Amino acid sequence: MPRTIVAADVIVTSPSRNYVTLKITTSDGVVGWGDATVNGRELSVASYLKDHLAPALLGRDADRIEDTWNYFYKGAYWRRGPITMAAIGAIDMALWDIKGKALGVPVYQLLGGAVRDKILTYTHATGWDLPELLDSVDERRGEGFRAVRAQAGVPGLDKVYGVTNGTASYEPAGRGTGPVEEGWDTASYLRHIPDILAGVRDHVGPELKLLHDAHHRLNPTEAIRLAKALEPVDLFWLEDVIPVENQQLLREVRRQTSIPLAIGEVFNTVWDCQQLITERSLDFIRTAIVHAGGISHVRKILALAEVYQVKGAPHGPSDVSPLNMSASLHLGLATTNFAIQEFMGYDPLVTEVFQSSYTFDDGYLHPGDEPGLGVTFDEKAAAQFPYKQAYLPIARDLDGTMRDW
Ligand code: GCO
Ligand code: MG
Repeated sequence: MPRTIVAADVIVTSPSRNYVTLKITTSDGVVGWGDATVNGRELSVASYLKDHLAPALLGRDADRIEDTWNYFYKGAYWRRGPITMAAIGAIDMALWDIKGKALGVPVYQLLGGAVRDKILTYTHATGWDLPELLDSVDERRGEGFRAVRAQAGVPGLDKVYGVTNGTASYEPAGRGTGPVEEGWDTASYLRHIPDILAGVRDHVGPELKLLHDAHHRLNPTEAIRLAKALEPVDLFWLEDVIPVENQQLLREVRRQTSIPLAIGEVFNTVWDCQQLITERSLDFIRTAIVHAGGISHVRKILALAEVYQVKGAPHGPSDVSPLNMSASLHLGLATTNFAIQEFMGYDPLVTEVFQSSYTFDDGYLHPGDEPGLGVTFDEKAAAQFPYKQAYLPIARDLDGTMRDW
């Protein structure tokens, strides 16, 4: 008897920030959960799922994960893009969760079993100036992290990507009726950041893995200058140096520096990654499970990457839910070319709604051995936190011109 899908419900909740969660229920009473969050565009994915995909899910065989993926991908004339792919990603995650629960095994076992004992993770350190940043890095080291992304303020600006003013933890999206405006000054950033990162390296010594995110702000010439200036710092990677709508531009940056390059957190399909991987213009591919169609599709991206000695290093900010985090860890445990998982951590309210079985120990994560993805979604707790409008910031140059955020 096939296990058919009898309900597909979408829940939007805001325990400190917005999350979109898909709940799929089967005829034999198995419940699977998937993350469908797209930061700042939450209600669009919720509607796409509720209004268009959920009705077509009813009556389908829950065990046919790959076929269901293709049904929604190939079966949609208007395909790709973050909203569509996050909706398919949530369905895919929920179906893997169901299969694991129905068979009584963690998802990583279904993916071929563990290829490593634990997954290296990196977190964020942020400080307006070097002393503040060093305090933040030390705090992260104190928590056990072995890899830290370091972001600092830029002289002449008062709000910058990745940096908090004061002690609050960094959260990119701001609640409110419109985006916060940040400033940007490439010349000041390029003058300042090499010394800051060199200061961090001096302070921590050679062991700690250091990362930095340029968040799509540079052109290829500026990116090469930055990379060359940062070579003595021995970065684990330099992330998103340029916007990559025009992917061939990254090729030149890759050729001019030995710093590993990471990119792709905004990509949604293997076709977005194909050129960069096959030209080997990058070292780490960053697609998140939810934003690139779920476990089934990111597995294919990583399989292509493996052929070109590119490693997986998925996006893991607070704006993907613990369900995505768990899915990423299951895939990571079972994938040889999976290098590291970003783990920004969550507000305590988030962990009231999403109770996860993954564990953090000494700088490494493990998905745990609960059947399925190992995350319980508490619907009652979620109901206490209704959706609140929120936006990612925008950035403008000193003269007011819009720039990539
Ligand atoms: C990262 C990212 C995030 C994104 C955010 C957008 O490397 O973690 O760049 O900080 O900006 O997740 O929603
Ligand atoms: Mg990033």
